[in-house]
Amino acid sequence: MGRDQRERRSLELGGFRFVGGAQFSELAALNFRKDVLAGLARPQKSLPPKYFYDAAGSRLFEKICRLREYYPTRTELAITKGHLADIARFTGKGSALLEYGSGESLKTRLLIRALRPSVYMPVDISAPALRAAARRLVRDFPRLGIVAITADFSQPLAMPPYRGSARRVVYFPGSTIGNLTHEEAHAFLKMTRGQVGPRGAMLVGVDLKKDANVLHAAYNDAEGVTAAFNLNLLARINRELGGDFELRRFAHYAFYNPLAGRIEMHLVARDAHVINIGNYRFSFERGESIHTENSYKYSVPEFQRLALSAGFETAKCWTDPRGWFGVFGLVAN
Ligand code: AVI
Repeated sequence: MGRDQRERRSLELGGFRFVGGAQFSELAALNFRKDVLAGLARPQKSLPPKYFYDAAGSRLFEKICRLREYYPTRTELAITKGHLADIARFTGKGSALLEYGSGESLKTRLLIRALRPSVYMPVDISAPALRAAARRLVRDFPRLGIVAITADFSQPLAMPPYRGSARRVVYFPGSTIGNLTHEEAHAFLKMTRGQVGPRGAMLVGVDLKKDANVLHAAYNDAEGVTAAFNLNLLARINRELGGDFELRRFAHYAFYNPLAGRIEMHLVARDAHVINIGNYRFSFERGESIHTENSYKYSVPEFQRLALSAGFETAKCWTDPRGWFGVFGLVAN
C-alpha cells in the first residue's frame, strides 16, 4: 500500500493529520511585519483584521461571542440547531467537509454529528488554535478523519490532497465573509467554487442588514470587550514587532456606515504623537485613526447576487424570525 493510500485509509478510519504548521508560522510572522508597516504608511492608516486573532485576541473574541449585545453567534447557532435535519439533507451525509475556521464552535460539532462527513478539514490562520481544536475533535469523534490545515484564506488555497469521491462541501460560518471587501468576498467564493467542483456545495453564515442601533450596540458593548479586542492589535504589534504603542493614547471607535453597508472599526489617536516599530516611525495627528476592520452586512438578494457572480446558486436560505442572520445553502451552478 502506498503512502497516499495508507493515509487515506487511516483518515477513513479516524485519525488526524496536520498540514502546514512550522513553515507557515515563519511566513506569517514576516507577513505580519510587512502588512503592519505598509498599513501604517498609508494616508488612511489601516491594519488587516486577520491579525486580531493571536492567543489573547482569540480569547477576547470568544468573550465577544458570549456578550448580550453581540447577537450573530447566538442567532447563527439557533438557526443551525433549528434546521439541522434540513441542512443535513441539503449537504448530504458522508461528504468531505472543509471548514474555514478552527472547528472549535458548537455549530461545527452539531454539523459533524448530523452530516457524518467522511473527512473533516478545518483551515485556520492560527496553528495553536487549530491543533487544540483538532485534538478535542479527535477525542469526541474518534472515527472521524481530520486534516487540519494552517493557512491564510485570503490567499488561494488548493483543496488538500484528499482524493475520495465524496461530495465536497465548504462550511464558512460566523459571518467572517463580512470581514472581506466585496471584491475579496467574490474572489473567496470563486476559490471555494473551484474547490468544491461541479457537484459541490457551500454553507455560509452571513450577518444581514438591520436597524443600525442594533449593529452599533453589537460593536460597542457596555463592558468594553470589543474595545479591548480592537486595542489588542496594538498590544500584539508591541509584543511581536517591538512596537511602542501606548494603548491609553488610542480609543476604540465603531460605527455603521449605511452607504457602504458595513460596520467600521477604528482606533483613534487621543493626541498627536509618534510611535516606533524598530527603525520605523509613524506620526499621528490628534483624532487620526487606524482603520482596523470592516464588517459588511448583506440583504438576502445582495448576497445571492454575490454568490451567483462567483458560480453559486442559492438553493436554501435559513434565517431567524427577526431576519437578522442568514445561513445560505449554495450549490455549484
Ligand atoms: C469574526 N467577525 C465576523 C466578527 C464581526 O462581527 O465582524 C469580528 C468582530 N469584530 C468585532 N466584533 C466582532
